[in-house]
Amino acid sequence: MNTPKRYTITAALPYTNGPIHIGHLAGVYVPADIYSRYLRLQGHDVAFMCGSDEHGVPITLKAKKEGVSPQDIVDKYHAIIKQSFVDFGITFDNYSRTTAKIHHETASEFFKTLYDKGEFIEEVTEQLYDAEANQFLADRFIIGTCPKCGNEESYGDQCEVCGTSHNATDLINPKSVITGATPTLKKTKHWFLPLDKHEDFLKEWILKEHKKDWKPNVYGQCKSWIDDGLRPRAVTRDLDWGIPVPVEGGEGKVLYVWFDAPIGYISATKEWAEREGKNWEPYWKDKDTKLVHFIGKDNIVFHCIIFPAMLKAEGSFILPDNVPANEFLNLESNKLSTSKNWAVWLHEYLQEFPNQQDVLRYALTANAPETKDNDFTWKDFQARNNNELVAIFGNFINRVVVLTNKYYDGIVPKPNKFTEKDITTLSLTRSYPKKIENSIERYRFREASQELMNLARLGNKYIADEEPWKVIKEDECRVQTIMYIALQIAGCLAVLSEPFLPFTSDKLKKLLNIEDKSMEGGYVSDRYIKGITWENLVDRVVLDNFIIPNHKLRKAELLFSKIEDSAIQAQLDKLEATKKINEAEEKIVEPQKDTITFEDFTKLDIRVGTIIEAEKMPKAKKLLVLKVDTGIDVRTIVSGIAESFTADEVVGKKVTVLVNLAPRVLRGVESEGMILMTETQDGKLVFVNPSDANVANGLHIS
Ligand code: B3M
Ligand code: ZN
Repeated sequence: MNTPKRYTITAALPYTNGPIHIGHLAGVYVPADIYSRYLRLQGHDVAFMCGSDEHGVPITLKAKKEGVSPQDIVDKYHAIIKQSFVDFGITFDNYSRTTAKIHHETASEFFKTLYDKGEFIEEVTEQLYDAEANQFLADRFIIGTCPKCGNEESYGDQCEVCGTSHNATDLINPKSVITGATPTLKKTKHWFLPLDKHEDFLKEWILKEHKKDWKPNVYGQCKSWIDDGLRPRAVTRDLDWGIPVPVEGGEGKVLYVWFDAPIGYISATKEWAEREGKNWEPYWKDKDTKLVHFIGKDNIVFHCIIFPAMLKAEGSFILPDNVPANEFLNLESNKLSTSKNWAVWLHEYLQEFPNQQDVLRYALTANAPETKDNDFTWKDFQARNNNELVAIFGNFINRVVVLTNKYYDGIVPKPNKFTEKDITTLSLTRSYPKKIENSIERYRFREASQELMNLARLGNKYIADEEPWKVIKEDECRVQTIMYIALQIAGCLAVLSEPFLPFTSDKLKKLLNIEDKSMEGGYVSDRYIKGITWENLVDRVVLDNFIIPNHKLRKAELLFSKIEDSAIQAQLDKLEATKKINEAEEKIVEPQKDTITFEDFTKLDIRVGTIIEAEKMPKAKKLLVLKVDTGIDVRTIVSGIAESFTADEVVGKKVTVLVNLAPRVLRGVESEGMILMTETQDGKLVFVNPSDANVANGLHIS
């Protein structure tokens, strides 16, 4: 028997600036829910916590855009998001919100504790300021080029391309999101968390202790962050939406959203404990509690470096045991995007596929972006449903229930002599709880979902091979045994599918008449489903004590139904229409710039050149380092074309080069000139080039 343990499971708090889509579900909430449901079935004490992240610039921006107050925005989306979680069977023990009083109190208190302990540095520094809008530009109020990877649309606090978290003043070419203006610098006082002070502890704790058990993508990001050297990070902001800085000199300032948001996990636990008459503290302070954060990869540094440093500085909290972050999910080969409406919104999905939550849960789990970014396609979704859920799982259950009703009026038959195949099938069946458990314990939910399907496959094949519908004509005794064995598999599927397919599991338990509720009366004996856990399930199957003879099933009902091509086509058409709208918006041609004189033009020295060598700039997504024969010399040019071309592709290409551009150092390499490019509608770069290979290098373009 497993010793019951205490678990605190958290799922990233979604920003309440829009509804949630399949990317959120696949990356965070479905895996977190599978894990929590599984732990509960194992008999553990689980606190599964989440809530709405209602502070921060994304909310303020959305409010500005819609001409309403931030509170209006968070109220609206908190309700929509919360409902989506209920609809998809995400079993949070509490879904709170960071505008709740208890959260404001908890976060303020946390800040004050660190302040009193002298854990902050208080400093007046120059921060980016938009003089036109008359406000400081923090976080998402600012975009610019990421100093690490060259992404030109990095936010002030974080680059979504490379995942780096930085200070707004680190951005190259910063621009105000509010007015488009280039910001100026203005002095202001803030409190900084000196991450450098925690470097030794973080090195020891992550790089040594968790080298083996954290996912490579998570460990890798942490290592690169630590290797780059940790610096103090401002944890306050000059904004008016957020939790007021609760110390002297903090007037008009609020806590940085990433300071308060993770504390939201703690406040959610407190709120829940209060409601349930429990003590919240062991869930956060008892060293035997296992704390696990489910997040997407863009949240890694906050959960693995900054929040642990905060918890450590506070002193009385436990640290996460694991942070199984997922990579990103794309949709039909393109990045999911709220602003471009490139998404499958959960509330819309349910209108179009009513009661088919499990199909989406399954498709997203079977194709989860666990180790790399993955693509959601409607074709795959249809195939997962039609070829797996319908053809294997559903078909097997339907045969079992229909035939038991047909042959035995729904009463489980008594088995006769087992054949060798029966014994093997039963023993294989018994191996599944452990198999699925092994995958889940290692956070491999994809693999776990496939093991579940393999169990259904085993049942489906068993019944197809044994052909009870034929055997019934000559050997009724044999059919009793076949049906009995098939029913044991069906029973196991009912229990083991619960974390993955909770709605189906409920339906199936109902069909098999083993749901908890039926305990209250009727034919189900006390020994039945009551108290069934993951572990004793095996014991019961071993002891032939699960779906026992004489137990009566209910009438058959289909668990899944086929999804037709037309339904899939409708979804693809919808995306195609979105694409057209986006393209039309992008086609707005930039206005002509101010006229220049001929003299201005002649200042540009543009030549024909040939790329003779090319290599990728390490750790930079966009950059290639080129050697270009300009006819004058062979020189190095760093070009941001790596997302459109591989190094091999460009070697030998004739190109047009602006040769007298002042040299510039990019990631430590001096670039002497610029290759002229243009960008197509779909964002691909193409060379502005003299295509004739005979054109000599060094010729003027005029
Ligand atoms: N709201 C970021 C996001 O939604 C942020 C997560 C907070 S978790 C403490 O991607
Ligand atoms: Zn970056």
